[in-house]
Amino acid sequence: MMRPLPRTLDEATQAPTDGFLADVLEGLSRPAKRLPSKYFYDARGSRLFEAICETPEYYPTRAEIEILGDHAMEMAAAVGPRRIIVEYGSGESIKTRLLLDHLDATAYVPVDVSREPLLAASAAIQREYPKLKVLPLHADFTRPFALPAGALGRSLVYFPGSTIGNFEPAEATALLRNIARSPGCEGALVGIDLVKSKQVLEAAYNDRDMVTAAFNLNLLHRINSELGGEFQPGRFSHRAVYNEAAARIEMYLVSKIDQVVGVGGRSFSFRAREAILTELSHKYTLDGFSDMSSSTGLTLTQAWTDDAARFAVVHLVRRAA
Ligand code: AVJ
Repeated sequence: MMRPLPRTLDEATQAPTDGFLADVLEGLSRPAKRLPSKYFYDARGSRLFEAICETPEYYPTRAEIEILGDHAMEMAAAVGPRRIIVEYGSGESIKTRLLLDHLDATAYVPVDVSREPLLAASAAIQREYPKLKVLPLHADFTRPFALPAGALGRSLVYFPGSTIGNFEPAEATALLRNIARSPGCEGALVGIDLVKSKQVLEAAYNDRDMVTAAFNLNLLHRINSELGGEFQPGRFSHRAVYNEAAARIEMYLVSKIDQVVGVGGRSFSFRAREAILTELSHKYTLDGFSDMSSSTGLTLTQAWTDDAARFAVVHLVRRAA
């Protein structure tokens, strides 16, 4: 049975967290335990992510802002006029404003799984851009969704922050294919983090103030408060390592001791040093990302990088099928 497509904010309201318990139970039942990264972003998790972006080690946000500051005009020219901007995983970003200041947008549709931050960010954007039609959509962009009724016309997907890096190559490909096939969509601007030294990458995910550790551990707090989990977060530690062969950061919560934890009426045992995979963050080369996009019906036509070439914003254009 297919789940009905969310059409409006209200219909979409229940969709994103429906699967939280099921996903947690499933992920903790695997021989190699894992938890999906999309659940990081409750209100506290979203705040912690904003704090990560302020740490000296976490360069991607600053690099992407530099790119938009320097090239938003060229991006607007490449994208074309009168576009509905559909932003995936909106957060509360300054990047959106840099883009909206230059693009000729008829409507702005931020799509996010985290309801409160989505509504707060949308209200702020609406205040700052009173003439823009702001239509927040509380939905999970990894599943097919319909645009709100007020958003008819040619659209551009804006997918910043290298969030696409959180998906395994097969999932990222499927996501790009959904973008290529969605009605009215002419293309996308996607932020991607680029391959670089292990030292710089690992520092970015192991900041000195341990904000990233708090962000990672917040997942356990969230399982406790929303699903009645019985985790003692102090019994887990944060680990982030760069896997060079797979070109990705892997983030884990590592059990400090042998322990058994109850969640949703079930119990899960953890051995000392056993790790739960909580996030993958893929790093790309422009050629690699171009090849992946190409297989989905999108052509990479332009790429902008920061001066240090740490990060890129790429323009993907839908090919005639
Ligand atoms: C928001 C998904 C891009 O993968 O770098 C930051 C999330 N995790 N520090 C990333 C994150 C740990 C971030 N993205």
